[in-house]
Amino acid sequence: MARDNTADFIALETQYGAANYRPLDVVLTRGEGVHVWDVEGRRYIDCLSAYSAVNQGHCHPKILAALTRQAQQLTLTSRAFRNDQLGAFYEELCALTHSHKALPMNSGAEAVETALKVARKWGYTVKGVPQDQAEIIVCRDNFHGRTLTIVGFSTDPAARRDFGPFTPGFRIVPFGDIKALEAAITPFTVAFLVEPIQGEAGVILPPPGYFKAVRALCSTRNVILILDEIQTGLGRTGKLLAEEHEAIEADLTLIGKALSGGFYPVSAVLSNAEVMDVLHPGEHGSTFGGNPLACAVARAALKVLIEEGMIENAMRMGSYLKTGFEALHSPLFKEVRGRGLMLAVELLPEAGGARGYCEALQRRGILCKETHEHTIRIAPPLIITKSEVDEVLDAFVAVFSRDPVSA
Ligand code: IF1
Repeated sequence: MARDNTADFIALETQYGAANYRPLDVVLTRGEGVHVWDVEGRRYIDCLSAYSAVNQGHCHPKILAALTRQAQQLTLTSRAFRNDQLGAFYEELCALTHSHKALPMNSGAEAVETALKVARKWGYTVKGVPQDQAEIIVCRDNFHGRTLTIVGFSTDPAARRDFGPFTPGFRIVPFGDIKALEAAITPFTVAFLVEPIQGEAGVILPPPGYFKAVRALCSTRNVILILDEIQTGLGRTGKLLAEEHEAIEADLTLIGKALSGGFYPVSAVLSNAEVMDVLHPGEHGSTFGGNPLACAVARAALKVLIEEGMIENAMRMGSYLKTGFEALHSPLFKEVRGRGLMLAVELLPEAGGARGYCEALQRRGILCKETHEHTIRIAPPLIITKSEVDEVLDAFVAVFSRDPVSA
């Protein structure tokens, strides 16, 4: 079979692949900076950034150099032995994020699972919660990954239906509601796990002051605050960590995705208090976690994020893009929201769903993805320039000023 056009690639995926995704019908073969190219040679501005994993832009040359250099040197030792990249990775990561300790894993979901284990162990050994009684509070419409425990406390029917039975010990409260959180805390509560901005829910920001109140409440009630910054972290919202917008510090912070600039799955749990010290040898681990290739890639990914001013650019270009969307005054827009370059445009129900508009934007060289029925998420790499933002806005003007089918 010829494998050089879009339809052939899609046919192959459809024949052999599990059907757990519904991607746009675009087959990408190359990426550089904010751009990606499909197998037909068409160029696009990537406004998804692999769900914020390629904040540094596609195939960043300095991260690539670190990857190839380390790949020729040493890739994996397991944690049975030490490697000469891990210590420096810890040191640089902790200095940057003002953390005392870090624990490296691979996927975001693994970082979440790690934090839940650490929080429970802290609850039993430090807080004095009776064995197997620990409770962890999470938010309605959360997204923290796909493992059984995590989908067990999801409120999205598609994420959890037919996957039970689930891990007990979780309570759900509405996001942004401090009274509900206060009411849910019991003497057995060990942690509150929350996203600074809910991503999958549609880029939902809590009311101003919420996180300040959350921080204070967790401190007075001796509850560990776990911030899932896997999507919001590493510059996406215009700060290194989104917690900085609220001037708070979590007890456990989870990062992933852009920690490798999209080259490799690297995640980490960062610890501010001495919560991490509850873990002892044999109690947690991962074959690939903390491997030298991952550490070398992550060190380079963090370095370019800072040195190339990507975080400040995310702040600047984010407000420019958001202002641009607002200035469209499209009668189809219900709301434009977000922070930094984590943006969303929610369409009115009468617009007829976001999917068709994403397809129309695709035809104009802009790749976005809908979330739920009516929301378009916009999250380009943090290196996007003003003229590239203008290209994105031009495409939105064209698409939202006419019928999506003909746009
Ligand atoms: C998919 C969304 C983004 C996350 C937060 C943990 C994880 C994620 C806050 C798990 C992962 C992903 C996974 C991706 C879709 C995606 C996503 F649409 F679901 F909301 F990014 F916007 N915490 N988010 O956002 O990290 O284990 O995947 O490394 O296809 O499921 P992971």
